[in-house]
Amino acid sequence: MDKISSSFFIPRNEQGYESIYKRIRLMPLYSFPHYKELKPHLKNLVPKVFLHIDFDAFYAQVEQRDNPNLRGKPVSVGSTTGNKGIVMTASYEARAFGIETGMSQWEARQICPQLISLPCYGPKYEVIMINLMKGLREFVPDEFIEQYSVDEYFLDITYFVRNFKQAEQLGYKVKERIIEMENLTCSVGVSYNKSYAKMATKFMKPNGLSLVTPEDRETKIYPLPVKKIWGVGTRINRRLSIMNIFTIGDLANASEYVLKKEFGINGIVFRKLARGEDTSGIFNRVVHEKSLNHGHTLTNTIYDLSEVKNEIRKIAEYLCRKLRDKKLVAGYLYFVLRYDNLRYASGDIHLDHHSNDDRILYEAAVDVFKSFPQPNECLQVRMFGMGVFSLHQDTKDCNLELFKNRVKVPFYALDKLKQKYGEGIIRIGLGGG
Ligand code: TTP
Ligand code: CA
Repeated sequence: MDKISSSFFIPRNEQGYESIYKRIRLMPLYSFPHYKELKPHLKNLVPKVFLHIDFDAFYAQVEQRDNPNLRGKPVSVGSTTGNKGIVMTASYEARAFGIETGMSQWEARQICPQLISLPCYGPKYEVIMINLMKGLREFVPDEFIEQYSVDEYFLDITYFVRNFKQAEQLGYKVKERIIEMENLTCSVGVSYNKSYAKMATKFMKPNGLSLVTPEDRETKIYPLPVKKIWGVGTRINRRLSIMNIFTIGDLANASEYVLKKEFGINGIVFRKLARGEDTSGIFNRVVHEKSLNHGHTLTNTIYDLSEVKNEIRKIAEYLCRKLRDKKLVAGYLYFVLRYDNLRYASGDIHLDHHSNDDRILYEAAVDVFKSFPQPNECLQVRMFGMGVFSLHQDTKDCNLELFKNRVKVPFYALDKLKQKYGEGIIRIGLGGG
């Protein structure tokens, strides 16, 4: 899979390699602590504690984990097609040579001829994140977790710790659990607001943990360059330097009036972020849900077709139930398998209609599966993952009319039964056995 996965990158046609690829999720709007959310009058009444988790050299670390020959070596992940290829990320060994994200492969090879350039394998990284969500839910419930980007999470741990000491301990436990689950290291930032937690993560990279308490503000945050503030890009940074604002401390102490005049409402937001007055919480995924994922790894590998289909069916049923639980329908499905030889196969499919019908999703996933190398005794399957996207509100209580030629199934009513009497109470035939 020697191509840049479109779900990870947005190509841009501007000059200079730094701007060729812009991160899709640099600053999701919903995550930006909007002025309205800052609720200044509440800020002292509701002290909060957040963990920010960020994997170290994510794609490169995954490749090093999966191939021991790559460990301790300069490795980059990106597009490897000719000289125009771009470095998406580089292992810390490669960074020591000066290799950075956004550099062309050609330039990277000039400064480090022994660099091992690998292609990006999007599905593999996505599956890790699917699994990881499960691990994080062991610490806090779903509504306290925000996946901020491909390898970053915020956890609101306010109600699960009594003080910063405990918050730090929880951070270490999360790190340990991630190593146990995925054998990957991450860095963690702990603070009383999301912006500071995100900055703290960078203090001790790789594999570190840093804490910023309100007392640390002046010593740990204020000396940092102002571009570390969420949303301050090159252009705003330039305008701030003209105003003699270079550090976060300068911004925090600048006049609100002047900032508002220069940047409008954003000026006030930047100043509040600098001062640690970001009161935004965890982005509520129930309202803005973009996708739902589910995956599982088997204890014993399988290759029998009916067994494989049975596993696909289980995931489809589970996801459909989740969709119905949130009164959503999906328009697009993504399916991934991992074989016992650690190779992956993945594909996606648009559904004919938006749906949360177990049968529709199951059949769509089986269609995708048919395009994969089929399992056999020498190619057994270990892991299954499925994601649904293009989510819309389900306006019908029961999606019967869409499937005129099908037996009508009152899925919503069945879900209630299952909730009451357990999963095994009833199972509908999905066909295609
Ligand atoms: P980052 O978290 O920015 O970087 P990283 O995890 O590689 O390194 P760090 O230790 O500094 O956190 O990005 C996470 C992954 O996202 C990265 O491995 C590759 C990918 N990525 C993009 O797809 N586009 C980009 O522009 C960047 C910077 C990263
Ligand atoms: Ca990272």
